[in-house]
Amino acid sequence: MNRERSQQQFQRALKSIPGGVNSPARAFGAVGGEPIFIQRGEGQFLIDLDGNYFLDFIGSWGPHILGHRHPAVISAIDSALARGTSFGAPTELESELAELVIAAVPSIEKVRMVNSGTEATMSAIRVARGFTGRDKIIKFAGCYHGHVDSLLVKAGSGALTLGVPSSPGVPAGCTADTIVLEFNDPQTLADTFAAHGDKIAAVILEPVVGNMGVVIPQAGFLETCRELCTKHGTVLIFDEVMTGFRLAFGGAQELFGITPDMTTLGKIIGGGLPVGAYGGRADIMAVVSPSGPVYQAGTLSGNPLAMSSGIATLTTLRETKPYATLAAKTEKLCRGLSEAASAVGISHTIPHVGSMFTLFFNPNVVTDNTTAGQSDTKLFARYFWGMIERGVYLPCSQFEANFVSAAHTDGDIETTIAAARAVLATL
Ligand code: KE4
Repeated sequence: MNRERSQQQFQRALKSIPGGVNSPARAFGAVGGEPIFIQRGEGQFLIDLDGNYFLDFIGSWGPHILGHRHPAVISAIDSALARGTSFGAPTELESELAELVIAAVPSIEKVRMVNSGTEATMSAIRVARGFTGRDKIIKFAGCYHGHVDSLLVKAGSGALTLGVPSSPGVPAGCTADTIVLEFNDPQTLADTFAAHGDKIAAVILEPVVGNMGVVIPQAGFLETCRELCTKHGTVLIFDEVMTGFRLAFGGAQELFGITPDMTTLGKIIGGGLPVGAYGGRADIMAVVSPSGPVYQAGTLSGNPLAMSSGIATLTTLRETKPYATLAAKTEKLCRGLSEAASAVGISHTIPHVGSMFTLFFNPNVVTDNTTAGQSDTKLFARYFWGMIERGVYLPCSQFEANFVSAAHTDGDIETTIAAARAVLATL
């Protein structure tokens, strides 16, 4: 496969951008080789600078549940563009998107738009601390909540992939109040609450983890988080930046029937433009400036282009209800990938929920960061490049989620299974 123009552009980018990328998650560090530069996206496809077509299973790391350049989304952005890009003053579009989010996610009574998932989680933690007057927070190893200092501890996604789950540059003071536990370990969570309960402002977690690869909560774990937070007056924050509007229109909390106190969102609610959001109970959100004393602000928060993109995306999801079809396509794909791996004796597990899945090169069910770390990342790297050569673009890390979009056809699923069968047989 000719990738000359990508290689040229990567050498150019290295001269002016750290690592040649604006996010390390896309640096191909864990799989070796150089990142592929994209010319455009179309439906289920990415097309690179050399004209190579790829079936896209990252969808910009989650936003493109409808596929690239969905007509309704592009039309909405075009219309907004005709009126300007940003005003630094409120528009009705912000209320429209907020109302769509609140109607879809009953636990959210008030919501604030920001510009990224990181801003959303950073702000939610500050609000939880301001609301409770407490400092300590609990997160789980391998969960990734963006690159906010207090949560960049044993983080997943690119931090885990590149072996820096706890980054230099974060002063000890920023993480002194961050307690890191193992996901799916309710006993240790209960013991921690027994020891510190009245000092814990918030528990934050990905209700279905995407950033260790897909890790599914075991029976009772989310319920235990909910019960302990209720008992101790701790704010339960579901970080649904990835799972929100992905696993169901109401997110993982709809799927699992657990009601958090706050929710963070991103990705899909921007439809590919920069949007994050945090929201929750009205009494908690009442502390947010200017209605309350907890300060949070943003020049481009709620900007009309991103709002229009998000409104079109959520409206299309509400009207087309693609979730059952997405789950069926994903189930078929995962079954085919698993059969292909088994056929050549490759130990694997392939957890999947809705349209999120991960093929773990790991004989054991991945339940937490420790078991995720036992995966064969070298074998994954060879699988990744084999699939690239066959026109299938997967997340460039064993510790990421793959995403099926509404644009992927049954034929695409068959093509992907056939490609995997060929690649896995060579490993
Ligand atoms: P952003 O700041 O990247 O918009 O969102 C941070 C974030 C927060 N919470 C969850 C559950 C997330 O998955 C993310 C970001 N996800 C990664 C992919 N696993 C973004 C990819 C990247 O960093 O380039």
